[in-house]
Amino acid sequence: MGDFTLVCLIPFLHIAGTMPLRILAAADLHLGRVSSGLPGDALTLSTIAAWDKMVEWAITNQVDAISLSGDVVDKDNGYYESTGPLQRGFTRLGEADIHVFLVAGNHDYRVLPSLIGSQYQHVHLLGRNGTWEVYPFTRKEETVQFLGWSYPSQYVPTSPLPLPGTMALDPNSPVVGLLHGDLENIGSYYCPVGHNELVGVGVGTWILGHIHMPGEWYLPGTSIHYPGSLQAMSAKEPGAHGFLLLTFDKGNKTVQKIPFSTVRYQSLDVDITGAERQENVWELLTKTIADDTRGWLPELDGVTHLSYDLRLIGEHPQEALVLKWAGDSQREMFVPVRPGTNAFVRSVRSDIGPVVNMEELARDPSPAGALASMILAIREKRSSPLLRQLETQWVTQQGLLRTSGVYQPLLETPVDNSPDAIRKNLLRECTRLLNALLSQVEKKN
Ligand SMILES: [Mn+2]
Repeated sequence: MGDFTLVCLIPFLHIAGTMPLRILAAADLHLGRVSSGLPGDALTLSTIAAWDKMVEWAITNQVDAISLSGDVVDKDNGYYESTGPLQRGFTRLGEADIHVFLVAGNHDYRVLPSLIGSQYQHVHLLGRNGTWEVYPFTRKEETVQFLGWSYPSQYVPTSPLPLPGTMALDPNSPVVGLLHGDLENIGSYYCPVGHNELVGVGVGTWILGHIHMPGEWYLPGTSIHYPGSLQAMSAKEPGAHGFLLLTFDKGNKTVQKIPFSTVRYQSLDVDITGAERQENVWELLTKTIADDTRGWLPELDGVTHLSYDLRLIGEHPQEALVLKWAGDSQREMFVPVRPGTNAFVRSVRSDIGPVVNMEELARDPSPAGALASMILAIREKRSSPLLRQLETQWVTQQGLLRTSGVYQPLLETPVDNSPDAIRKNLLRECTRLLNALLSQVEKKN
């Protein structure tokens, strides 16, 4: 009889032993904010609605824990309206036996400790007062050690690493490090840390907050992740937004991205060359948007609002008129992308060039000729001595702006200094200058 019981138990033990431990990892909820620049029902586009929906997802999908890497509550909008929803969510998660591990960031360093206090057994605010804290969490025969550090004040100009020598991490079970920090941004007031500081300290997985764009780095023995803001909140946060699902299963770790935001911001170039009437321009806008979305339709699950910032390019003799025609789409155009998802135009700007023979103009030894040859070089992805000089100056000037102490507290989002972004900016400035020059010449004539 004893043997029989044992035999019956073996399959269950086996199942229990292979059940992975699953963690929903999110950051930068900024409860209290609403995705900006969008038409329609603001309530479905709020970060509080995203939090409610995420709690629901965690319960339905039976995760074991949720981690939040700071800026859960928004400093400017969140204190009053988010207290209720946050506590309601914590209570529901507690009833489902889901634990919450979180650290405070620059927005909620003050409000989180008082909001959480000690009333919840299952909610763990780690690293109060700027000290490192570890919490071993065991489920389904798996143990994960949550490590965290919380902002003690609004500005943190120095790195909180290395970990203190007294920090006792068990090398036999994985460590998930939670930190609200500014990766590779020396001089930042928001907890600057380097990749090298996060490697080789016994933490296999870092889940960072603060940067709203998702990002990940796989380094020897360590992976570093920014889940990014749960809900895309402005056009400065383009692309898919959501959370990560971490799975720990007998020494194996997987990290999966789950798109979750109801809003997605995109930017797009539309070539209007040859468009003669408003209908032509609108047809081009609709078609370019539809073509653009085709590549990532599967990522649009749950996205209700697809917001586009359009840049008109190409050549046209009547730039102002075309810009006005396209601009009308901001209020009136909705492009149905798939059931439940509509695209619309949030903004339109113009880099339309004049109708000139660029090749011919580029040979002209005048300022207009120099601009034309630069525009050609950028369009054809070539380089030139003048272009290289301007690219270097662009980076230097941006750097001066960023390191100037006066601007520091304002610069929370990093400037895009990729070669592509620099060239886009230079193309815009060159085209604008050339347009101005050529219109002066026309007036003189
Ligand atoms: Mn932050």
